[in-house]
Amino acid sequence: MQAAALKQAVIDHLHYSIGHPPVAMTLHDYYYALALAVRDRMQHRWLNTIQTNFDLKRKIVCYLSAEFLMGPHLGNNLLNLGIEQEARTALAELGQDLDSVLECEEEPGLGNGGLGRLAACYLDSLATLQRPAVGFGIRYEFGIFDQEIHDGWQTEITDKWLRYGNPWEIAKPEVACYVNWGGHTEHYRDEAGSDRVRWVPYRVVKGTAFDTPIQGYGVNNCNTLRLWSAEAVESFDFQAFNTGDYYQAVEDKVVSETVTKVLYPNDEPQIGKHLRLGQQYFFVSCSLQNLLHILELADVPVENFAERYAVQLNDTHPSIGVAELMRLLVDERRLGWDKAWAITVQTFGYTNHTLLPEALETWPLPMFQTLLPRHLEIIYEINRRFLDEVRARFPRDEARVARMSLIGEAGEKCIRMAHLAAVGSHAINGVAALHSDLLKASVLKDFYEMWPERFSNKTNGVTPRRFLALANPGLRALLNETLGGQWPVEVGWLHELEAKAGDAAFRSKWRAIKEANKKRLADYIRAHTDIELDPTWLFDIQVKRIHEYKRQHLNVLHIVTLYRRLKENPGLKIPPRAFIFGGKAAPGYFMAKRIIKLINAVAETINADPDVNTRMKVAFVPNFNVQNAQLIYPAADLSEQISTAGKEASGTGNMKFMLNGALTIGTLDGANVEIREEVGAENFFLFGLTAEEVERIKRERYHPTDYIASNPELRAVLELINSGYFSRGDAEVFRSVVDNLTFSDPFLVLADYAAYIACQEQVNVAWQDKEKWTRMSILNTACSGKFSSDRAIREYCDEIWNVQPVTVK
Ligand code: GL7
Repeated sequence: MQAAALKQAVIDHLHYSIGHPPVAMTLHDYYYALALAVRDRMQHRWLNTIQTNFDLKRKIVCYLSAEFLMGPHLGNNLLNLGIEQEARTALAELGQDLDSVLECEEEPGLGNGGLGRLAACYLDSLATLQRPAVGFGIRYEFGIFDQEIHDGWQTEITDKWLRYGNPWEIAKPEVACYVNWGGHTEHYRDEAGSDRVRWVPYRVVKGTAFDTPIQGYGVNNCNTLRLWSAEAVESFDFQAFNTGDYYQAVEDKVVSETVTKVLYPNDEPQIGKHLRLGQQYFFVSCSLQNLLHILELADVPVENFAERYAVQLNDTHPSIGVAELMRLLVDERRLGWDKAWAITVQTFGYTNHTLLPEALETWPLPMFQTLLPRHLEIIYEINRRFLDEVRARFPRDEARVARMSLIGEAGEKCIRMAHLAAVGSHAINGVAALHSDLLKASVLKDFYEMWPERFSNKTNGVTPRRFLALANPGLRALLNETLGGQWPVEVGWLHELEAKAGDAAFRSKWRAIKEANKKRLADYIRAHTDIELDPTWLFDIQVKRIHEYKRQHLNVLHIVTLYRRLKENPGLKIPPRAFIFGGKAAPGYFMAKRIIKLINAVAETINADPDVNTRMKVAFVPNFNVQNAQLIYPAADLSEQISTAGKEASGTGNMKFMLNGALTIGTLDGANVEIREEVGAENFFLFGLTAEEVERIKRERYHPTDYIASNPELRAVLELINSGYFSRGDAEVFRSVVDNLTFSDPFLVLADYAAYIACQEQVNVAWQDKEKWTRMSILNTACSGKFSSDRAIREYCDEIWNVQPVTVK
């Protein structure tokens, strides 16, 4: 019945919405028609959800994030609606294959990596757990670039994801906000004799909303992702037009639209660009204005703002919201400062996602003042009152006052956005236990001493719907058969697999699924790189953004070590391995781009060398994104989580691998610590320095050359890379990488090298016992329940947001 109706809906959309005659019909048309038909099936729930939330006047989560890395929608929506089979049948009757149609979707890559994908997982869990929620962000016209590899180097291609339209969004041109830029402020006295401020902007940009439905799994709740797009208030400056300056007339339109043109492709380090601050302010102002407007519609007094909205700051990117809400309440709604401040602090929560000093956002004061003159005044006033409080609590401690100030005065004056977020939020959290502890001991130490009750940990999580049920249909079927169909929302049930780990027949089914997934990935890799991988080999995978702290080069040092050993000792008994990499480098990150080149150069040499290529191969999967991630995680035997301890705040890829039964080789960093706790030390390959040891070594001055001098194998590996052996005799290409490791090595690659190599030998031993390995693999999935984003979202709802479930009819 459903299938027949769906088929008819697809036919109708092909005819009425797409309008190609049969002769011109493409596979993409079928994708688009099915997407529209599926969206129609969510429409009723979507409107019911909004109406119910409005009628019941319940508190709503507002998740403010500059990034939402949603990934393809179609497969996920079919899964969450429970109509995948029906869609398959409907398409088959139209002579089409669902899997080929799914591949047509251009994924919305509106994020860089973990932080943006976390926001997407949280939206899935919020809807599934029936919590009223809206994700607010930016509708970038160009998302994260597409990566191509040419001669081993990364090249960046503009991501024109909207090229063929976007069937998931509904434009809401009537939901419009006006956002001021630049200009100056005027202080005056109003009719009642109160001091007021008027902001006279230089430019006004208009933001309009584009809404995408976020369907919960197995429930009627369908939440909203609201992305703002910028446009000019007037398409033409008529005055300029009348004087004949056509170019001047169009300029304002171009400048305004630039605001939401492109996502900044930088992962951790901040880019102190005017336009980036503009993007942040733009989407935050639109979102907060929108919340105030809805409150008005509902006839709720503005004083109740914090009872109706819990606004979460996903890192400091939206933290200008603290000053903007104050401006809206004090300047525009004429609330007194104290009242407005109480509302603001009650409203906001702040999640910190990194301790890397180069990633902590600050804005040069002159730039800030040019763009946001009124906000600078507000920040000064917040700071004045805040520092009085600090002085009262810690008398005669001016060093502390300087450290905590919202204004950095060392060197060029700047606004410290993490401080603004911390002062303006009633709750502050890190994203893994270790990270939250380090946060309290380092970057926010003073704030912790001031307000210990504001701090907590919320370990990240990932959605088991997309990253297990959707990505791994083979395992989904086995879990359904073994545990019943509730496991995607009751992940605690996965623990029942522990008993199954002892069952040989079950283990053999488990292995067959893994091998089929590896074959599926090998097919994909062959199609995209011409590299042929054997699915019976150990698949050792590291996929994530390329960054020195994530240490892809440590992985390469292991590969070259093995290569040398095999060349010197052809009879060496080691189990064959496929080393698989994927990830994008920020376009301006010199070292990360060299590391990609190094991986590809080593791959080219090894894959072509008949002395070794029956026992090891290396592949770099181009353009790592959510879509191919869904093929990659289920195919892994070994998950590489080898960051320098203390540097990876949490990691979420580590969780996606674990969920799919990969074993982890990793350091005691981020959520690895908790993964190891859950699965047990005997089922985790641990190596390397602890965060504390890393700090101590750095304090006592680190000499990478000591490690080279005392380890001839390490020296030989570095020399081989430096000699041009992997780069057709060119001894220049990798000099910078080798020199950096030799003379500086900021992430202690060489200090962890020997331990890593030894640990990889343990992996080889374990892999050779197939039954034991399978048992460990099953236990990883069995113990992964903690890392469901449902657990994380329940904690946020209960402990920070105070938001209850709402049943939607
Ligand atoms: C990150 C962290 O680096 C990563 O460890 C974490 O899992 C993620 C989500 O909390 O946030 N912080 C950050 O700035 N980016 C991340 O991925 C880009």
